[in-house]
Amino acid sequence: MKKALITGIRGQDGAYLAQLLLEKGCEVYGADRRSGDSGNWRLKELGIEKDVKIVYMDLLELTNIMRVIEKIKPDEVYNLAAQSFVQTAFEQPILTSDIDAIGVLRLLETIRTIKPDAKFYQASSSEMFGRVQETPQTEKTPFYPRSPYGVSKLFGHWITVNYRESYNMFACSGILFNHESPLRGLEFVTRKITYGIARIKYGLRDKIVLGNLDSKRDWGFAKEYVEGMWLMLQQEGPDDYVLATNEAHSVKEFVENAFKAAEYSIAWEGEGVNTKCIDKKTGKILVEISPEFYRPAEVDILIGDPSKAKEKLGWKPVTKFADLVGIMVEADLEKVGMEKRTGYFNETGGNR
Ligand code: NAP
Ligand code: F7E
Repeated sequence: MKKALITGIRGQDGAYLAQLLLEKGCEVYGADRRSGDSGNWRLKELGIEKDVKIVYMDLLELTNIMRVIEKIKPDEVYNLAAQSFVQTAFEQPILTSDIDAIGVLRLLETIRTIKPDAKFYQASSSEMFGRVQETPQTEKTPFYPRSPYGVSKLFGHWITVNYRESYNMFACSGILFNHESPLRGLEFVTRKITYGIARIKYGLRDKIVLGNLDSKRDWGFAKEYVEGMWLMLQQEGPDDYVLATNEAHSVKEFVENAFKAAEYSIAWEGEGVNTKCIDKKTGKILVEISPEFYRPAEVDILIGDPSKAKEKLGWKPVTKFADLVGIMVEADLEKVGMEKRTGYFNETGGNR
């Protein structure tokens, strides 16, 4: 039985990847940085909480990483742990770099020393393209990160390439564009919108306050993207791959699609920070803008070309943008409906 270790088991991708690896017959170890046993709402929601073996590991602590790798001796390591919120990276740039950049090196160096034949997946990001140098972005597009998060992920990417080339390690970097789901954290814009709409619908909130509506992202469905991660480690040799849908949509389009899925008819008024989204039926303001949610440097548009992954891995995205929005709205309506009925805000709403 293959042993797989997933860092970031508490996150969106950690949960979907654990589910997939269990289906593939792996013994799945999930690394959680917490020492308390507060459960994991995402694993619970997927019904696999009892099937994943939890180990405690923080990417900031080298000796901790060494003990875990020594104990498990994994065949595959998926490094999904990160301070993954771009906005927070501007507030906590040093911590973000320690986790997202040096944390990758701590893990790679440990694997090289203790279990050099373990296959390694690094969760790289389209944020490394930042101020894009060509469109669509491929594995060969030059990088230009626009946040401490993007810069840190770029270090993680290159150190993964470097360990592959220097020590012949099976180390892959997956350059993944935004991928979302009902398991997405509430701080990210997609889930902030779908959860916010569900709360408006159930009368638990009046409106949603957002930042830049014009930025565009290439949004796919997370459950499909973890399949790409797994495929990368099943190839004959290690390589880097872009996973994306090759379609970009604005935050504003996301809002429009989400309200439509929740059966609202909306209209826009004003411009820039004065933009408002109005409920045509009641005249009430549903969305307002606050500069609080603008970033010091924005990534205006990302659009990825997954041709290499299609050709070499046989991977392709299936869920279309409007369907993804629909899946997320429906899931949040169900969760908030439950919350309203029981009066209990359970963790499936998010853990922050
Ligand atoms: P996520 O939901 O934020 O999960 C990341 C997990 O990392 C969190 O559960 C967090 O634990 C854990 N973590 C943070 N700091 C840690 C530390 N010092 N040591 C150990 N664990 C730590 O992120 P995701 O959306 O699943 O993304 C998975 C990975 O892919 C991340 O590396 C992200 O940067 C990258 N990525 C994501 C996307 C996307 O669109 N989702 C796209 C490209 C790349 P706590 O729960 O305890 O905070
Ligand atoms: O922002 C704009 C915001 O925080 C998307 C992470 O998984 O994907 C994610 O990073 C866009 C940005 O994701 C709000 O300015 C407007 O342009 O959902 P997000 P992200 O920054 O793209 C990449 C690939 C990763 O690797 C990251 O780990 O939406 N936006 N108004 C807003 N964003 C947020 N969060 N909140 C708002 O109110």
